[in-house]
Amino acid sequence: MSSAVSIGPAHDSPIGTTLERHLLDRQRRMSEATGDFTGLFQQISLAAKIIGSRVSKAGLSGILGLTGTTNVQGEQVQKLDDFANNTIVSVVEAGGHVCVMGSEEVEEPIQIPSQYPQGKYVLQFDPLDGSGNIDINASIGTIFSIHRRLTQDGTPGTLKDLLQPGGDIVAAGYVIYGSSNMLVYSTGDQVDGFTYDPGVGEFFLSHPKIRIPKRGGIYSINEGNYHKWDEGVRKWVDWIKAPSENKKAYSLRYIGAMVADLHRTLLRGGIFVYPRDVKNKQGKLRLLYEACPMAFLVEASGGTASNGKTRILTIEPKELHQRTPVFMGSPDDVADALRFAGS
Ligand code: FDP
Repeated sequence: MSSAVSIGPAHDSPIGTTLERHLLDRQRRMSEATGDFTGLFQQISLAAKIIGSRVSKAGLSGILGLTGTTNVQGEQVQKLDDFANNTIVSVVEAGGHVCVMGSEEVEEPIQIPSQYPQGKYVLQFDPLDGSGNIDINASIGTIFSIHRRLTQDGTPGTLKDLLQPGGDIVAAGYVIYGSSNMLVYSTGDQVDGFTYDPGVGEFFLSHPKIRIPKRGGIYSINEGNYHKWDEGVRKWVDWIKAPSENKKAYSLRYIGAMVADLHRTLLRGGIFVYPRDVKNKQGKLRLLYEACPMAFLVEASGGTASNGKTRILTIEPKELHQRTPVFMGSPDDVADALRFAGS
């Protein structure tokens, strides 16, 4: 899906560039494009609008709070997580563009019901990332990635289609539900951000060709876990917050929703880290639908994404809900962190 040609309108449009127009421009520049990818993306954008609308009314419509059930990660599922998951599945399954889906909220691969066509793409998503923020009106988000299927066309997709490395992602993105809602996506060549205009009901291009600064001034990590980290991570945090002759002390910002912390990191630079610790020996964040899509975006914007040892995008997944440590952000900041904490 990636192309050397930069995507965008040929000339300024008086109404701005909608996400739909951006996608259609891309499709027209690719001779082999069938419209499948554009169709799938339009469904994701529809799901994002529905989820965003419900998120903004969450307090009013009585869907805040816990459902009382637990998800496959052993966390309590909140009603909005269920809503977001069900919305994506029901919008996408009938569209004929995907053959299987993987979701943080569902233990097994999500099959496409037999009455619908089995498409050529594979969708993985975290329907509502940062769910700890739901009840306090802080930013949350949806993360997604798209791969081409590996199994035979026309047949139901399988786990094999889902267990693909991030390096084979065709497109990835996130939606942040914050002071405004934004959809940020990449097909590998550039990263573009679209802000939702609720009056019009459309996402408009607001942040074209996002480039992460080479170095930032912010580190983002749950420092309450300090005593649980490996020594290298502790030494790096001691170093980064201490002023020295060569550098100022970095500021700490941690919202506790990966989408929100990485959105800031993409725009402002700096580093976001969730390392392994004594409780989360493989890290906490999920490889396939959190770390890989975000690593794809960070790299496409000029940044670095590592698990401490290797590029996240080169990890061969073994399980659908696999976890990984993450060190992501401005290339110089990640290089510094890996000097201390890389293993
Ligand atoms: P949450 O559990 O609230 O859904 O996906 C996991 C995640 O949020 C990330 O979005 C976030 O960066 C991280 O966990 C926060 O974890 P801690 O509370 O352990 O810092």
